Amino acid sequence: MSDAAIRFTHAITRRPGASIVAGLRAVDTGTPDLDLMLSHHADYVAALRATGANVVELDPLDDYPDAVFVEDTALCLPQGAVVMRPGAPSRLGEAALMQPHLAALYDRVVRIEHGHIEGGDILVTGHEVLVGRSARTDAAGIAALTALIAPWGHTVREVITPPGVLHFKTDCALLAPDTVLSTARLAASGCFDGYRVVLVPQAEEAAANVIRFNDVVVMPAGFPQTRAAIAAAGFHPVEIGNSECARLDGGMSCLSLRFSPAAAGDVLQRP
Ligand code: CIR
Repeated sequence: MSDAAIRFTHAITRRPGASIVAGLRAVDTGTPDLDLMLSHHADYVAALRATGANVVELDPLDDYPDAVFVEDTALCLPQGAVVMRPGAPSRLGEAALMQPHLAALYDRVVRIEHGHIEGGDILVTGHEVLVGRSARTDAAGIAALTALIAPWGHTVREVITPPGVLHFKTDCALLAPDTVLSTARLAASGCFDGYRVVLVPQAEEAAANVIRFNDVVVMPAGFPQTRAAIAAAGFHPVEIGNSECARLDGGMSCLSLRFSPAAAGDVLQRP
């Protein structure tokens, strides 16, 4: 089973800008504090860099209030990058703006041309790509992704994002190639049958969105039972403040694209 889904040489992040106060949210819990979000964001970037990764920090995009959530704009695989087609109309333009940054690091960048799909609905594990159908990701988008990455050797399995949940990965994360962290409500769907599942303790569902990044698991601060569950399962949690992104339904995975682009030449030898 491949480690490509947990070990990364690179990440891309984008600093939040003043327009973040207009970011999308399901429920209004108050205006995000930009200064506090910037401080959390700097801690997040530092945590990724501490693992040895090269983190490219992009400037804010004031025309796109949700642009800090870069994960939704692309799927980064070892063989190439796929530019997404976000289902939120206000976010559609963000994806095209990510393309040149991916092209600077990858030989192969392709684009979803039909339907809608956001990176937050995609979980790459050690042997497959799970995509949750959601309010943002539809059948046409999943079909387009399947067709683009099948020649790269990836199998897509469609699953369901629970009703009322923004993205599939709002409720789960990969901890190891064959191990996921999941809410009980998502695991109950059976989508992780065959995987080792670490359940998020009840009342801490907001902590399900973490990232395994090299030797650490970056998780939101303030969820002691989830932290303990991750540590008990043999992983190394690192806590980052997420109070302001949480007001916009964002979490640890949303804040970065994580990848190890194949070296030029290597890509040409792959199917
Ligand atoms: C949105 O609704 O699009 C943003 N406010 C939050 C996006 C979170 N992204 C993610 O879970 N990958």
